[in-house]
Amino acid sequence: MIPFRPELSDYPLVFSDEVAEAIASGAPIVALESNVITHGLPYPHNAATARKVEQAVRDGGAVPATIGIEDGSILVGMTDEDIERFASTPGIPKVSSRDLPIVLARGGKGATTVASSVAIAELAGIAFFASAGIGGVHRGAQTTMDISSDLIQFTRSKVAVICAGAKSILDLGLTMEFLETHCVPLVTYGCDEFPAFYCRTSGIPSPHRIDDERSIARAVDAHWSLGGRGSFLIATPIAQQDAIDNEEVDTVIAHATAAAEREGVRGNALTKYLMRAVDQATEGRAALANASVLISTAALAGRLATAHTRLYSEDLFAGTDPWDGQR
Ligand code: PSU
Ligand code: MN
Repeated sequence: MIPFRPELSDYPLVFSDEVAEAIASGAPIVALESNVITHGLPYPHNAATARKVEQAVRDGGAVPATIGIEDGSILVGMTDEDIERFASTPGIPKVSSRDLPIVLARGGKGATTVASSVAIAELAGIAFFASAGIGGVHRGAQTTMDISSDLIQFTRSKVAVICAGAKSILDLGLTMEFLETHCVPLVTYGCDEFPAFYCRTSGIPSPHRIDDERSIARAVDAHWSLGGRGSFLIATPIAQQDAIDNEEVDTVIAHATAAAEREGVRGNALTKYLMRAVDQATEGRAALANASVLISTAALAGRLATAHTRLYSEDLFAGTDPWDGQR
């Protein structure tokens, strides 16, 4: 492990050699969460999928940086052995943004959600992050107030987040309203509607569709150049052949939501409970769909991070670099 960026030495960041080298050379990097490894899929499918996700980022021209917590440190970039250890160790707790300082102080392992991974990516200077599905406003949030910390973190961290939309276990309409109210830019890639994770459509129109990587990279850059403080969301739909029928998903989720209510499942246990219930009801097709979107969002993120890095070497700042000749 190479200790990198001494100005960040207050943060217990431990970079993998590969990620440290990528940061030093300005190579494109895509951060990835570990909660999907520990809580999303069963072993050994989780380890195999995590490796395919890393490969998809590489195929897009970028370096993957899977994030997790271990022994009071934040891992930024996991080796194959790290991934195997996280995937096969039972009981690693889910760590969202607010849990992060406590788990770090206490020691032990932690699996980072979208929210905490995005916060860490920003600390590490990584501009792109990929995850299959973001958290959002839960159904019934009008009374439960269950709104994922993922959304709040998007208002705080300057990271571009690539996802396949959000699952219809959530209230997608309210999730979109939240993002609009909080000025979080959102574009869709390859679809006219906000995608719904297992399904290519949700009935909710996309505010902006852009189908080429370079234009999206420019929009991301413009957001931050204009002083935007938060994240930039890019949503792309599941591949047609892996998608599940909308009606089937709606029925299954309605049953799962009712069961969760009866059993009193709430708080940070709800998302995993609902995902498992949907997997069981679809006899594993949902888990396959989950793996499919993890890989496809990582592939797009790799290409976008690469396109973003290229902006700086191409025309955007050509001849206008204020540091020209001073470095
Ligand atoms: N949505 C998914 N798959 C997931 C999650 C959400 O489709 O694995 C996980 C992610 O780690 C996300 C977290 O950040 O759940 C959100 O949990 P909550 O709803 O408790 O904020
Ligand atoms: Mn919640």
